[in-house]
Amino acid sequence: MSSIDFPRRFLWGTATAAHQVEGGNWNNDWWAWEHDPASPCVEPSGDAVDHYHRYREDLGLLADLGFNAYRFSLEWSRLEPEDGEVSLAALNHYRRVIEACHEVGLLPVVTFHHFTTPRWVAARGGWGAPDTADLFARFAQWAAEGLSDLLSIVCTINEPNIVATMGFLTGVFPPGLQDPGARERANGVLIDAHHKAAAAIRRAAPGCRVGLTLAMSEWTAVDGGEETLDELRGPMEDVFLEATRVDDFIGVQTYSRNRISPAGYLGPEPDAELTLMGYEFRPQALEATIRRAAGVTGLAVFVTENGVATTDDRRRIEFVRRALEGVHRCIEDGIEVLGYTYWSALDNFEWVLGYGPTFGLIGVDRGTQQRSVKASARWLGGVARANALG
Ligand code: GCO
Repeated sequence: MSSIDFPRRFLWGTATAAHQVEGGNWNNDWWAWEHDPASPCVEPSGDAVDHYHRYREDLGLLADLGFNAYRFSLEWSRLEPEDGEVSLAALNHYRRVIEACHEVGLLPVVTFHHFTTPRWVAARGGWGAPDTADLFARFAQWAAEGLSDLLSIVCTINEPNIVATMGFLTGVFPPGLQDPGARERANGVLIDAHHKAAAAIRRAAPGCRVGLTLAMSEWTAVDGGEETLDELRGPMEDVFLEATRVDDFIGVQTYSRNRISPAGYLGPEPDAELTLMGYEFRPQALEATIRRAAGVTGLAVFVTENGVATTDDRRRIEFVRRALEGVHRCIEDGIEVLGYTYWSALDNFEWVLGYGPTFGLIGVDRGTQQRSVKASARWLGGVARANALG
């Protein structure tokens, strides 16, 4: 079979998020949530995988494997631990991380908010309070000014749709509300925050490309579920896609599909292969979401997350191979795709589910923090180095 070649300068990356990998992120709403007996969290994040101290080792592994990009997030609660009180020590830490990326040839893709919000912001209403958009934009401007010479691609907010839906509608994420009106309002605050932060970042760091990242699924109507599908997808995806038209790219983050009947979410097909997240093993979902994101927004697409939680590394390779075949079909049809980012570089803290679901290309023994490179890491790193799927 001939190899499938990807465009020149295609980005091949892996992703992490501060709270899931750094360790000791105690000053945010998630640390409080993890220790709240009323929350569904199965365990606290604790030391995570100590990436805060081990990032050079991890970046070196990723560069040696063949990747050319690395997506990670800034922890707002480290950088602004109290209202208006900023930490230059924390800013210099993230400068060192970005400089380390450049030193080993990894293009840094910097996310400014990845699910976690400082306790002092959460205490004033968090994403349920309209002025949080201004607080976030103020933080984004300060951080972007401090990092401006090192930034090239910035994701303002990771999955604002998940922050709003899980925090204000399903109640699984902090603040644990189950109120459709609150979810709609949070959607609006997050969109306002994205627009204000993106403008601030562009002013502070002219020339860098800015967008948000959106959790997107393939959607399948079953037994006349079309109308219900549109009702559910609207506030989950469409409002955000509509809001991103002024951006430089749309970050697409896809794991599986939603099956929708007239009564709502159906869950996976009865005999479907499931991942450790309980999702249908559905690598072809990524092609569907790339096509939809590009079609609705007209923007370049950056796959900022795609991956699979499994203990069978062979299934991980099969999943990514099939996902990449779909990415390539989109490119062949003229859709601009900036790159592919695998979630995640490292097995890490999977939010409410703790450390059980393993997505990583690199395993971690959290007793010793010893890293172990999986076969899938070597395989995908080889694809990245060749810029082709053999
Ligand atoms: C998300 C987050 C990641 C998750 C990943 C696997 O998209 O939910 O960006 O933090 O860990 O998606 O669920």
